[in-house]
Amino acid sequence: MYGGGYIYEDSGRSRQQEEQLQDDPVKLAAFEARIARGEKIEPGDWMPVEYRRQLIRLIEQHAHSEIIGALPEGTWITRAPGFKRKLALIAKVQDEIGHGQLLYNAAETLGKSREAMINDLLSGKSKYSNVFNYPAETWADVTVIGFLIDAAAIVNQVANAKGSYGPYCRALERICYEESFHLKQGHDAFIELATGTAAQKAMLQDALNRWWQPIMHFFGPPDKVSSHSEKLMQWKVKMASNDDMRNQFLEAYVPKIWELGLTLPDTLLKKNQETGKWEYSDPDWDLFFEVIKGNGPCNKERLNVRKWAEEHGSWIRKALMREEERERTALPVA
Ligand code: BYC
Repeated sequence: MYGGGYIYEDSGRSRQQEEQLQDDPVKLAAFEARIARGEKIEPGDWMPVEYRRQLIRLIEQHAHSEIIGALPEGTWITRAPGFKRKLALIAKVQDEIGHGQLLYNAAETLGKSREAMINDLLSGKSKYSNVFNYPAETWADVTVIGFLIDAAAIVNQVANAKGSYGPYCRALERICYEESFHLKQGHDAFIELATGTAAQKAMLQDALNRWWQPIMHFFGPPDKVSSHSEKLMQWKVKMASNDDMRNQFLEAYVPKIWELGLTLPDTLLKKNQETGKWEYSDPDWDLFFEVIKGNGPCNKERLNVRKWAEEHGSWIRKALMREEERERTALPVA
């Protein structure tokens, strides 16, 4: 989609990166003025080393989240209730992998190769979203993922699609179109369970209770401890702070959950009518940091599946890379 104009090996710095090691203050001022004017930064443009580094980190984590995020739902394709739900889930899982591709392409334009990104995912060096380290125990879990996790992702992506780095913004725009269909299918399945039999509603309530805290974590730590927000917001990579995005999500979705007669496992959750902000119990942030460090309930399982896929797919990657082994079949002459 974007071409790989800036693919360098991890082992050595490119000439361009060397040149940028000492960020030139004049260039930095011009760069920041462009961002302030709302211009997009494109791969060939001058950018500070730190802007490049932060974007690689964030886009790469986002790409990993898409491909790891396909796993909890993927295991439900064969068990989804009925043909239509199966079809929708197959399409959704396929879309998530496609989003991963778009995002890896966008990160590659900044100079990190796809192989290096995958290696960092598999070695645990690079993170992915906390929410995908929890099990999808029942069909209601898949429903909560499809409705609320996709909703949370859309809040984040719609905002950041208006950011400063062209390839990331264009990828996010396309992802948001597809995610809005995911959200509709998730919402439809959610309503079906919420308005179904007592057993269906109880199953949904149970899933909601288990997923609520990870969803609150999804937007990242509170602003006062978020290490990257200040710089990323200054450079318009993040277009709203973690707390603001969490608040936007609560504003849009809590009423929808409550109007279906469901509850949320937080007795302090309410909208403060004076400030217009939502108030809630602080989720367990120690748990969050443990999960993103690799110690959540499913971290090992998720990475093992990816390692298996990497190992078992290596033959086809090798075959595609070796010119002499590419098979060419001439088209029949009409
Ligand atoms: N999970 O300074 P902070 C999807 C880390 S997939 C894990 O606030 P930042 C879907 C953070 O990396 C869509 N780690 O960070 C797919 C940092 O650690 P490092 C997923 C997290 O970057 C399939 C540290 O905590 N969306 O929708 O300014 C099926 C300090 O945090 C998380 C994205 O990936 C987390 N939740 O802001 C269904 C969006 N939060 O790197 C659905 C792209 C924080 O210093 N990412 N950390 O070691 C972002 O927008 C930002 O990275 C975040 C965090 C808002 C998440």
